[in-house]
Amino acid sequence: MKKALITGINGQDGSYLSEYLLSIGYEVYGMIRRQSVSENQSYRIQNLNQKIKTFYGDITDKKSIDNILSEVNPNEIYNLAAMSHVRVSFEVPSFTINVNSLGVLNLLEAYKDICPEARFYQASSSEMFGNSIDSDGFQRLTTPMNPTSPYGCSKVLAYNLVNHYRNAYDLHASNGILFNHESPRRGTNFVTNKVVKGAVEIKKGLKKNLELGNLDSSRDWGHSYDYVRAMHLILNNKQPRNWIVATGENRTVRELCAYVFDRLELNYENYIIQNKKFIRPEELKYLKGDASEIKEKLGWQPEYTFNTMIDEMIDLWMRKIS
Ligand code: NAP
Ligand code: F7E
Repeated sequence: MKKALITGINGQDGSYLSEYLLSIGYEVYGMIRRQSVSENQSYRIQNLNQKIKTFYGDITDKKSIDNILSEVNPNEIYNLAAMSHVRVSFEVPSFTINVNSLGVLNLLEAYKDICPEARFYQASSSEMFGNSIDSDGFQRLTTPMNPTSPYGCSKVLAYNLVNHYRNAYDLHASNGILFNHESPRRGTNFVTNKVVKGAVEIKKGLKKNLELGNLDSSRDWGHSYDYVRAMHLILNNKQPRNWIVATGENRTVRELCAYVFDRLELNYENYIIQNKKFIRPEELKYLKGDASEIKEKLGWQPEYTFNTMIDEMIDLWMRKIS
């Protein structure tokens, strides 16, 4: 039985990845941070509590990583832990770099020294490209990285550290550069789930309008369930290397709003208010990823479309909010 250790196990992707790895016969271990309200840290994984084993730890605390790696001796390490909110990263830039870059350095050091035979996955991000776009309108592995946020900068450093440790110490360490991916488990301060929840509240008469920031930026939105399957394929490829995971389609935030409100038989133009609070000091305007390599070489295919994903989110909020 293979053993997987997931940092960020109680996050959106960590919960889907745990379910997927359990379903294909893995033993699953995870690192969680202590939170003052313990219910908050486990609501996404509470149905898995009997099946997974979790340890308190923090990727900024090297000692905690050493202890967990020594105890578990994993075959696969998935580093999903991060301060993952781009706008918030402008407010806590040092914290973001500390967790998302130095935390990864801590993990790589511990991995190299304690279990170098394991395979390592780093949750890299399309936010690393910033506003670089190839002439055909896509981002790919060769697109220059010009990040436009502390979050993007932190992920570029982590990405380079993973490449360096792979080359210098002959480790099976890979970066998955994942474009935006969502689900009903997405935090409600990310735009997809914020729009869906807000529109359902308006539909049910609980709210009069929804405040958003930039409606003109475009994102390539896939489903977390599909993207965690890509993470597993990446680690199970013989050669460690970097990959792009994306749908290859993008939409503006305005188009997202139009789709969601339309499904609820509402006109978004009557309800959306722009609030400067949600505009970022520098905006990343356009993301669309070229995932042809992972499709051709590893056979990855998403099961969800944009519409089926958003419909699933709408159905959940319609049931949840009375
Ligand atoms: P998420 O829901 O915000 O989950 C992040 C997880 O990291 C949470 O479990 C969080 O724990 C944990 N964490 C934060 N700081 C930590 C620390 N210092 N030590 C240990 N754990 C820590 O994010 P996600 O959407 O699942 O994304 C997973 C990873 O993929 C992240 O690294 C993110 O940056 C990256 N990524 C995401 C996307 C996307 O669109 N979702 C795209 C590209 C890359 P708490 O609950 O205690 O905060
Ligand atoms: O914003 C615009 C906002 O916060 C998407 C993270 O998972 O994906 C995610 O980062 C777009 C941006 O995601 C609001 O300006 C408008 O253009 O949902 P988001 P993100 O910043 O793209 C990348 C790939 C990651 O790696 C990150 O971890 O929507 N937008 N109005 C808004 N965004 C938010 N959050 N709230 C608004 O009110």
